[in-house]
Amino acid sequence: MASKAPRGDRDDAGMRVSPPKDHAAGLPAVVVSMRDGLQQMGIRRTALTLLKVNQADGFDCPGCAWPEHKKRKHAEFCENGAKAVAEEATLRRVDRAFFAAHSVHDLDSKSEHWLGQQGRLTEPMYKPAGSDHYQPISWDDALDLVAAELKALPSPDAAAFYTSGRTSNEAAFVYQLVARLFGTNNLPDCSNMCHESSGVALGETLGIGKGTVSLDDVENADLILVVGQNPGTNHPRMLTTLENAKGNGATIVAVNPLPEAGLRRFKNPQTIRGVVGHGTALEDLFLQIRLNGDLALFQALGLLLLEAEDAAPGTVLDQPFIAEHTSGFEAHSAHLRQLSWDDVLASTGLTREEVEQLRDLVLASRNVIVCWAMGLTQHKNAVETIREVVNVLLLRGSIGRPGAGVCPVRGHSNVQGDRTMGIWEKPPAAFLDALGTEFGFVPPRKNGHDVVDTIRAMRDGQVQVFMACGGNFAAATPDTNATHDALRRCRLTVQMSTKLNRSHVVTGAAALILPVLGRTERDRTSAGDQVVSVEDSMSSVHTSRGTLPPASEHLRSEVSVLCGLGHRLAPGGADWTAMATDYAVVRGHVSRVIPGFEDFEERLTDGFVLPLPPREREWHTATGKAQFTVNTLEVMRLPPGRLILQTIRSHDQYNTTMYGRDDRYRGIKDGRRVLFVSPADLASRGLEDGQHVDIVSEWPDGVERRAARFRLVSYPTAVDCCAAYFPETNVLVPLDSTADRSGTPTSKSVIVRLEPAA
Ligand SMILES: Nc1nc2c(c(=O)[nH]1)N[C@H]1C(S)=C(S)[C@@H](COP(=O)(O)OP(=O)(O)OC[C@H]3O[C@@H](n4cnc5c(=O)[nH]c(N)nc54)[C@H](O)[C@@H]3O)O[C@H]1N2
Ligand SMILES: Nc1nc2c(c(=O)[nH]1)N[C@H]1C(S)=C(S)[C@@H](COP(=O)(O)OP(=O)(O)OC[C@H]3O[C@@H](n4cnc5c(=O)[nH]c(N)nc54)[C@H](O)[C@@H]3O)O[C@H]1N2
Ligand SMILES: [Mo]
Repeated sequence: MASKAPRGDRDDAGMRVSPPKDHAAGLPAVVVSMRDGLQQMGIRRTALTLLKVNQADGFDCPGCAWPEHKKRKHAEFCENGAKAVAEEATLRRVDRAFFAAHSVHDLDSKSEHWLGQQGRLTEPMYKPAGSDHYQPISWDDALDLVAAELKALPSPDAAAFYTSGRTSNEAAFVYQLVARLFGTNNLPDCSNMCHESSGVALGETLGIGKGTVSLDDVENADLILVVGQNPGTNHPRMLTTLENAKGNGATIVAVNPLPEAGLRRFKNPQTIRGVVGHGTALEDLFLQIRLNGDLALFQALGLLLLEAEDAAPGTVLDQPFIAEHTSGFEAHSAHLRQLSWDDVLASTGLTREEVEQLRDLVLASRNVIVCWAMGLTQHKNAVETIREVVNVLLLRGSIGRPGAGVCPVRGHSNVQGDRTMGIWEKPPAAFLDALGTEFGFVPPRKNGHDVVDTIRAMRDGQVQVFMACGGNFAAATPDTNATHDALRRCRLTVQMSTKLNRSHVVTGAAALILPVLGRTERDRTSAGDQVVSVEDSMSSVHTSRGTLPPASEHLRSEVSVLCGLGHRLAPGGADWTAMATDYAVVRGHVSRVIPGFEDFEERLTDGFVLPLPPREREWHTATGKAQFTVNTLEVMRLPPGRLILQTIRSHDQYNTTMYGRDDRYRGIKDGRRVLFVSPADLASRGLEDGQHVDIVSEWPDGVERRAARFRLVSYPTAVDCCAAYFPETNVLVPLDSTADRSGTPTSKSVIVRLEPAA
């Protein structure tokens, strides 16, 4: 299958490329936050809105899941948080005249950037089967239609209910209840493409698929490893935490194929020194690892620790901890002692001296924290890699004591909370039991489809109605052409959204757009102003309260839309009207179904941290202990001339939402179709910076996956590796290329060849 022509502003004629920056934030970041706000929101709204971000009486920043400090400063937001807010609080509107003027076909020729820039969706719209235009529809008719299509399905499993991680706890809880009362566990979510590998690995080894550290822990760690993560762009407020940690004496190591600006030097825009001074150099050691080399790195580090213990028994490993709290140590160490350094060096691209430098830093530190994001989770061996991170920490007893532990840094601001609320295609039996008891029904027990399985099921005609609470399924998922064909085979696709995106124009035969309130907006029902709750990356639950007037009088809240659907599907199944009117009623149900939420309503005002048993050194694993694991190292060997492609975010995007077309820290202006390749790899292939190539991925299924016309940029990335932005490159990620056991698409290791562009 040949790839389609690139869409919309594929013409990067005006692109300018300059050398990458060696620092993040500072004055430019402050200016950019204000400029984006001003352009989209106007002066008064900008001030009103930005002052409410991450404040106790304001809304949770939709930008990322990094926690807020208990003592919040006035401006607990960052440049990219401000862009996220401006994107939602924009004054631009997409109304019925817009849809009358643009056919769906016409809209599908536009870029993701163009679609998003049109503004907020304002009223429910319906595209009947056979029509190429959306037309207005009333809320009642829209929900009747969804319910009728669902009821007409041959089985409840012929529907799938997708969630993106911005959904509040309250909406998520109601959504999964609707799906399960209807009779299916088909609840795929963005987490399947994101931190699923972390959840699986941590669940197996520590008994809970969440991080174990608090902000205080990070600020008081001796050594922090930031592995496979670009916080300068994706979690800018984390840089402030790292700066504080540094001030307290921490050593910071970055492990990454790319030298990312934020970790090199950070000019904190919230301090005078940061705005006008040189800022803080954050990283002490940069290990420029080959893509997918982290399993080998952590195994080599583990082996070096075992050998150091051999040389000075009783001084390196935390033997009492290992004896009392872990299981599997013998098998693990026997396995590590077989490790081949040739494999380690081939896999990591590092030198033995570099790995020894890391060992020395570990030996010099009592409390170690490892932070990671998509650089670890989106590979075939992602679960094994994260289990190996845990192995190293267990050797040193660095879990369950202050200043130490695992820190998977979540992306979407409530992705962790959605999972806690039961958005999960593989729900635990205890959760289903409690849900069934609370609402008096028998929930379905069969596991449902994750994201990749949902695409397969739509392709095979087994899933015929697809509904999404937020997100942009058509663009965020792998294997774009295959996914689009699959979506088009559905009878009906339904999107609850705030902004126009690809998923509104790549649809089933019939399609609905249900426009909803965003985080920033006031949510008023007959019972008064409602608040929702979210859970951050460190399991802290707190409120989010919108303050702006809604973008249109026709918008409804996610909770109200979902209760409306639940009422139509299972009228006696729950107290739908009460829940839609007063979200405290939803929280009452949550408090009886989900452990840790007892007295939810009372404790919500101040916020609270959910129980994290590993912090108390309690292990809810199969053995009742923290589990050492044995992981097989497979070196990713490249056929001659090939490269490993990773697909990443620019500084001006939020997943599939494009704020702009620059990637300031990497030196890219006004363009997105760029491919970063090391000077050595360019030279050995006879290629040059500035030349255009097609990227062709190789996968043994005979399908040609091609992304056309990318400008080569000579860039200091690791050898054998290259990088380009998603979603433009999702066409290259084969649907069947997923991480073992977590099913996450391998978006950070796609084997590609380059061909001169036509
Ligand atoms: N502004 C902004 N903020 C965001 C988002 C956004 O799009 N924009 N997205 C949100 C979401 S949903 C998420 S999940 C997070 C994502 O946050 P990140 O994971 O930081 O996002 P990516 O751009 O995917 O960057 C992956 C990083 O891992 C490195 N890497 C890739 N492969 C490897 C590897 O094999 N080994 C190692 N050691 N490193 C590797 C890359 O070079 C890059 O630095 O950010 C969240 N926050
Ligand atoms: N190749 C490649 N692919 C990837 C990744 C990668 O690194 N590489 N990363 C993956 C990751 S980590 C993730 S999390 C997924 C992201 O996948 P998604 O979460 O599905 O995608 P987003 O782009 O975050 O969704 C943006 C849309 O959400 C809607 N929206 C925004 N706010 C709200 C709201 O408050 N309510 C509702 N109902 N809708 C709202 C808007 O319409 C907006 O267009 O992408 C994955 N895809
Ligand atoms: Mo994510």
